[in-house]
Amino acid sequence: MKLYDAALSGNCHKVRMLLSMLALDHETVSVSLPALEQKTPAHLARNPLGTVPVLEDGGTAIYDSQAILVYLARKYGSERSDGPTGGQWLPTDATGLAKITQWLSFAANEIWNGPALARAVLLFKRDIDLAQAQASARNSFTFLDGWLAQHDWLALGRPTIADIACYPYAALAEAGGIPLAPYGALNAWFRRIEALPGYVGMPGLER
Ligand SMILES: N[C@@H](CCC(=O)N[C@@H](CS)C(=O)NCC(=O)O)C(=O)O
Repeated sequence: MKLYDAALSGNCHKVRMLLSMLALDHETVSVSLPALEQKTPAHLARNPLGTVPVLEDGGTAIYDSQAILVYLARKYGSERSDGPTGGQWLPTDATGLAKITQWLSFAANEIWNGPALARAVLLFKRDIDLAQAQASARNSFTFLDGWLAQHDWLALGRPTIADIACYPYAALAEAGGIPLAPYGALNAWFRRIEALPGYVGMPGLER
């Protein structure tokens, strides 16, 4: 397996985390975003959207971090609920799948458009409305903090790809000028994820 990766990307970090938690052998290929390597013909052949992460597995190339988490969990994740990381990462029943997908959408919408874009403005000088992204992040964190005050994990009462998908950009939010101290339950959830076997950090998340 080959992961086309950028070190500062939270989307890539989701994939790095699950590869590590599932102890999957892989090669990492660094793609320089400032040098626009993600827009080269070779990379566009893997991912016509010209972004990272991309996972190649045999003859298959998958892009989009949420899609890659689904692929890895279904293909390589344990189907048992007594595994070393607390169980299966992606269920097969309709309700369970829908509950996970709700959170994958939350990662791609609320988390991306809030804390991830606020960080992109401050770190990468993205031309986006910072105040709007920060306000949107605070709304999402108020909701998340309330949910996590009642639940240890985002879905199904155990760690799943829902947690992996939502974690990096939420935990990196202070780089977007969003203080995390007010959100006690959110911080406690970060610590639970960081205690999972196979957890790996990234720049800004050296725990
Ligand atoms: N929805 C996609 C978003 C991918 C994305 O925007 N990746 C960023 C890095 S975090 C990227 O490659 N940016 C470079 C560009 O858009 O040219 C995912 O979850 O993987």
